[in-house]
Amino acid sequence: MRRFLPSLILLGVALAQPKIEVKDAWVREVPPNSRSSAAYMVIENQGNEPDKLIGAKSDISKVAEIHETVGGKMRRVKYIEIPAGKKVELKPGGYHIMLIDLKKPTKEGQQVELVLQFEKSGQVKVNAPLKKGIGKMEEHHHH
Ligand SMILES: [Cu+2]
Repeated sequence: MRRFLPSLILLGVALAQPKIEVKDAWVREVPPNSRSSAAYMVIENQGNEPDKLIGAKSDISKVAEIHETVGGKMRRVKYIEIPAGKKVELKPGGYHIMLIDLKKPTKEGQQVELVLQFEKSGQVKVNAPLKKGIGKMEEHHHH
């Protein structure tokens, strides 16, 4: 089995495939009585094939849906296309992952475990810190 490995690796490099990197993920801290929150991040595809974000899960909510805000209104979308060699930003006022039916209160500084489901790349796990959101989105604090 072992001697087949190098050739398998070479084959993998030669094939067209997406390569997904998730950066700057965060989840919005919401008041204790809120039922939902949202997760944001930058999804980069460093590969040479497009991929699609088709689903998500979080450890703080019963449901996680892929949403898009258009004209101030949110709607659910089936997927977000991540083109080859491109970045797609999930941010307030645009794409986001809606965390519905929160199982516990959100507290700034805590980590949320997200599992992102991609069509070709499979599951990608991300730890996203809870942050006080919006209004001051441009202020990125690095801890
Ligand atoms: Cu939403």
